[in-house]
Parts: sequence; C-alpha cells; structure tokens
Amino acid sequence: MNNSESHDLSFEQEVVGTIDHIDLVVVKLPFVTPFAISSAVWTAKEALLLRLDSDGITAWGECVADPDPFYSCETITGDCHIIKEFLLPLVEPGVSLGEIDRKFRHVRGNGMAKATVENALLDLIAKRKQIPLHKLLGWPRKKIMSGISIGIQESPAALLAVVEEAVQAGYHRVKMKIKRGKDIEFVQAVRERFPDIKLMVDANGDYRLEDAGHLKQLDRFNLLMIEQPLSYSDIYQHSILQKQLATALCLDESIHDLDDAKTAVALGSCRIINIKQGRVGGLMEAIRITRYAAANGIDVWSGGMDETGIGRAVNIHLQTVDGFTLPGDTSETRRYFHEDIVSPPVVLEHDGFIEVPGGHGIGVTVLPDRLDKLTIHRERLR
Ligand code: OSB
Ligand code: MG
Repeated sequence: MNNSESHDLSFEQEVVGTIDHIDLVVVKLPFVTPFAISSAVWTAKEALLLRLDSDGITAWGECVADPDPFYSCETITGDCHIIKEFLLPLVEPGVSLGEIDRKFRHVRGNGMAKATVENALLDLIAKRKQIPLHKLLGWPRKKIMSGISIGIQESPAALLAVVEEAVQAGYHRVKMKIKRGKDIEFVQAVRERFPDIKLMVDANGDYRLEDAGHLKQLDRFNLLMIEQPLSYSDIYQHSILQKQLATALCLDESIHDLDDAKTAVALGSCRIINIKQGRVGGLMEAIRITRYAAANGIDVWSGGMDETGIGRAVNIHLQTVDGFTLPGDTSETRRYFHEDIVSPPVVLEHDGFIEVPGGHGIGVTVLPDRLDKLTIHRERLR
C-alpha cells in the first residue's frame, strides 16, 4: 500500500465521551424555487438531523437522504431506523472514531445514515477541543471555490436567465441538469451566450449506453465533465462510454465507498469523482477516496445535496482537504432557502470564494426559533 493510500487519519484516534441526550429531528425547509433533476422534482428540503448533547455541548449531524428514494435508495425513514437500531448502539463511551468506523462496516451500505452519526460525533469532538472541524481533520483554514447546480428549466430561454444570474453572482463554475429531450439544445444555448464559463452537465443517470452517439454531440461544447450519464448503479458501462467521448465523465450516484472508486479508476469509468461525504459514509471515507484519487490522477470535487446550513458547513470544511481540485456544488444559502436553520448563511465573497467557518466544530449556530418553526418531527432517544 503506498503512502497516499494510507488509511490512518490522525483524528481516528479521537475518543467519544459520554452522551447525555440524543435527539432525532426532521425539518422541512421550502425551496426558493423547485429543484428539478432527471429523476425527481423537489419543492422543499426535508432533512433528518441528529442532535447530541454532552456536558453542555450541543453537536449536530445532518443526514443527506431525501424522504423519497429518487436519488438514492436510502430514505429519511429508513435511515432513522438504521441509526436508532444499528448504528447508535455501536457508539459506546470510550470508543474511538476509528473503532466506530470499523464497527459500522458490519452494517452494509447505508452510507448516509453512517455519515449522519460520524458528522455529529466529529462536531462534538471538535467543539470539546474548541477547534474548528477543518482543524480536527488536519487542514488549515482557507477559502474554497464556489459552484452552482441549476435544475432542469422549462426552456433554453428560462435556463439562460438563471445562468445569467449565477454568472453575475460570481460562481466559479456552472452545472446544469439535463435529461433526455432537454439536453443538446439547452447546452448549446448556454454555450453560445457564455463561451468562456466553466460549464458542466449532470444527467442523474437518465441515459443508456445506446445513447452514446447522442451524448457524443456534447463533445463540441467544451464541458468540464458529464456527471453520471448512465444508470445510478453502473460503473462498468461508464467505462465503455468514456472511451467513446472526448469529454471527461464524472461519477456521483454509483460511488459509495473507496472500493467503488478503485473499481471506477481501474476500469477507466471516469476521470473525475463527485465526492459527497454523506453518500460515501462520512468524512473519513471521503478523505480516503480523495487521497486515492489524487494518487491516481483523478480530480475530485465536493457535491451537495441541497443541505441545510449544518450539512453545507460540513461540505465546506471537507473542501480544505488537499485533492479538491475543482469547484464543487457549494452555493450561497439564499439560492436555496428564504430561511435556513443556522447562522451565519453561506455567502460568496467578491471573488466568488467562500470562507470556511472559523468557530468551533462545524462553526455555524443552529437558531432555536427557526428550528422549532421548521421542525415536522422530533423524537428523544436518550
Ligand atoms: O446529482 O448532484 C446531484 C441535489 C440533490 C440530489 C442530487 C444532486 C443534487 C445537486 C445539487 O446537484 C447540489 C447542491 O446544490 O447542493
Ligand atoms: Mg450528481
């Protein structure tokens, strides 16, 4: 095993103390505008939150699962069950994060549920040590790049208006969602109007290998990448498609852990990986994949799941890690919600960069009134 593939992350040694209270909270935040991808349309962000209270410290973890199985097979209800019945019982006082990570492997899949617990524990440990999360992970504070993910629009004209706004705001990269019937013409319109912006598309698995000839038309638009063109569960067919296209492919849905990343790299299925810490089971696995990718010439970036300010902050801290070579799907809070549950909101600086929170733990504060107002379910476990 070469050094870059080394599995020892210094924060694995950190030990979890006694937890006084554990709560599961489900919030529902209406979106400013509905978000459409090839496989779903969402009008609100529903998120499961895990709250840990220990010695006067409150820590949070956000689950990136949706209420529906339209992006991932994990759902909020399913992950509640996995967290309560299978993951939390493994979190005993005195156990280290590394041990928890190894114990969690006994539970198959369910990366989003695992990430929720790991995120909350990391927030708790960092807050106890009175350091920001990125420092616990071992990386210095810095500004991170911004990017925007624009949902499928009615018409090319409607899309142009949204892209125009994003370019004005200063985003470093624009991603547009595509699906069969809403692709070439839409990309062409954006490219003609904005010849120089960093542009990419995300199909969320809408195409089949037989569509290779059709997708080849995208090669003329100088796209940064095409994200998950084929099935949400496929790695092999992407390797065949990648050989037929000049444009880099990026995998999102079909990468659940380091092993999947190794398979994709070995097969040549993609040149870029979208790392969502929630999808891959948390920050530890996200960092392992990032290291492996860097050692193998694969670019990575941080995706997003339209998170509330809790999960968004975690994604921002993650991007301090070396290897995040491309702008991610990290956008300003006001693009998603009129009201978020945390303060301060994410904003773009004049140069389009985003500042990493400098406070303890995730570095954002949950607002009790907002949380109460937006809570649709609450359950005390301990
Ligand atoms: O495919 O990356 C995706 C949102 C929900 C589900 C899947 C995806 C997305 C996004 C939005 O693209 C990313 C964000 O703005 O947080
Ligand atoms: Mg995607």
